[in-house]
Amino acid sequence: MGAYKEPHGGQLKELFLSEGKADEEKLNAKSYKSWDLTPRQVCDLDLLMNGAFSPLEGFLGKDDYEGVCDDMRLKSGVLWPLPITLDITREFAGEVSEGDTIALRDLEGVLLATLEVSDLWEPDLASEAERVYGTSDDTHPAVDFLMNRSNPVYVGGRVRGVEPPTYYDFKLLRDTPSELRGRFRKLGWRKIVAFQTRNPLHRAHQELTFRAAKEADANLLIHPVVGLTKPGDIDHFTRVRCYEHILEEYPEQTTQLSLLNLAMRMGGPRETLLHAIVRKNYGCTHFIVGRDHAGPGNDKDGNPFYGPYEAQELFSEHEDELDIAMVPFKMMVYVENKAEYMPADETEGTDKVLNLSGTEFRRRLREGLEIPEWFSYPRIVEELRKAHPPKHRQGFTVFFTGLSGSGKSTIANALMVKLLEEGSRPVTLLDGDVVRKNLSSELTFSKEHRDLNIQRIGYVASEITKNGGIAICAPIAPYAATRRLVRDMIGPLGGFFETHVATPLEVCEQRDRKGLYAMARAGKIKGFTGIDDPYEVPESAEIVIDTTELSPDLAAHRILLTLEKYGYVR
Ligand code: PPS
Repeated sequence: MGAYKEPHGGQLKELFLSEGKADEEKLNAKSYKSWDLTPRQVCDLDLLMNGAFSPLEGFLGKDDYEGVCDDMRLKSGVLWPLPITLDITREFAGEVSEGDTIALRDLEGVLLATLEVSDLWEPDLASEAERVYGTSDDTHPAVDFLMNRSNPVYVGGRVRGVEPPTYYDFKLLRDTPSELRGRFRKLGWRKIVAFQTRNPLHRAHQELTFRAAKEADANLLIHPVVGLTKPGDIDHFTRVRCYEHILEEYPEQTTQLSLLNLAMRMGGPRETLLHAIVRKNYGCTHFIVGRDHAGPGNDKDGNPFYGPYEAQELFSEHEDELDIAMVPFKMMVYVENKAEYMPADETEGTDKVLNLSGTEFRRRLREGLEIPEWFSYPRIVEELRKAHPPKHRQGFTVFFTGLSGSGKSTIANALMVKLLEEGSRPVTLLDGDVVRKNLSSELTFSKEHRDLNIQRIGYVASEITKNGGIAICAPIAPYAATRRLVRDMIGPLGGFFETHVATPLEVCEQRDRKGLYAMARAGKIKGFTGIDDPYEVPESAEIVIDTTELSPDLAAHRILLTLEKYGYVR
């Protein structure tokens, strides 16, 4: 057997300074202007510095950027599919000039690298969206980023790496390209097929990756993205625990798992080429490309942004230049009568093919329904169930709104007691008066301060909801826009029940338990809700209660019934 030859001896461009030089640069950086990197920029910088983005030596300058946008080429002629750019604010751009060096720092202010500014320019972001992603529709996550969230100025230049960003999770699974190449060398692996993913893997994935590796006579690298993926994806903590379980389903010594700190753009065909280049840099020889690889989903008219095989076609066109082979992904299906997975195109007409769509799988998870053994492995389902508990174990918020004296606090208290009696989760009551004493003691009743008050309540309730508890909020919350904000904050994390206590002003005023209405009428309190400050009536509250007809006990009971109807209480 000849000497071991690296599958990909291609030179890596690691951008780290030597230890001594890095120490020097840390001292120099004290006099540089500092840019605090966003999480996405930290991912890009990480892969630039560790060589995963070889042959790039920094964030793209203007000429390279234009070439990449137009023809997927750097000005040297090298194929590069997506712009790796550093976007900064106009304010910061005003403080630096071409020829300066700037310090790049993480969220905590740690110096990760410095950048020699070669270019500073205002890109046409709409044109970038069109040229790179072929659309201006901002339902495309990358276009949404460019049009709605990117800073307006790009700064390009060489990067001098000082230290890699620190991650506290799954440290042993995070590798640089040279570390992974070293591992392959140690294992004596000569051919490696990489599998890119941003989703949990089930049995079909195990079958297809194992088959792909067998067909290429190669070993397998499961290489999931843990940087940024598509909004709404399952969190990477859950996914990595799932990957660790699935690893045990492969024959020993055949498969490795490593995590990739890539910030995905969901850029379809062009991103597929980037994925391939990165895997080549990590020492892989083959790369699995599926249907709609790195697909951004559907556009605003419900049509896919890219054709299902566009990514494979673009890869084929550039396969030689990419210097990594494509393994087209085969659609695997479960054939019940044969009790095995097979490629869909190898099944016979008489076969009974079972199928569970992603949507149906998520529905079953959500509702705590059975998931068949043929679809996934029990331990993976268990992990996913932990992350997606059925509704009766998810957190939720009941958000009361209504005039002063409408009965919010009394009903909220009754509801709290009933929920404590039910006992499924911890309950927190954020009553208007109590919040004003504790969280918001410095605030007045100006519009601005009321909004701030409600946002604080919303934030606390969102944390409680996220962590599986019950938050009952009972402020006046007179403004629709602020209530909307709270709904948007909490909705994605659990249940949200806006409950309008619609007791009419006359009744509230008649009760006037605190004597505040009398004072407001006498002009002794200014800006009192319902008297000389507006109450915007909710138009789409989940629950509406009028306490002129309903006792607090019955009102709380009605809310409980609604919670039961939606599955949050059993
Ligand atoms: S807001 O608008 O949601 O921030 O109001 P909130 O914090 O819920 O109000 C709490 C209690 O403050 C008393 N109060 C007033 N309410 C309305 N307008 C003015 N100007 C005002 N000044 C004091 C009022 O009693 C509110 O309590 P509830 O429980 O609603 O009666």
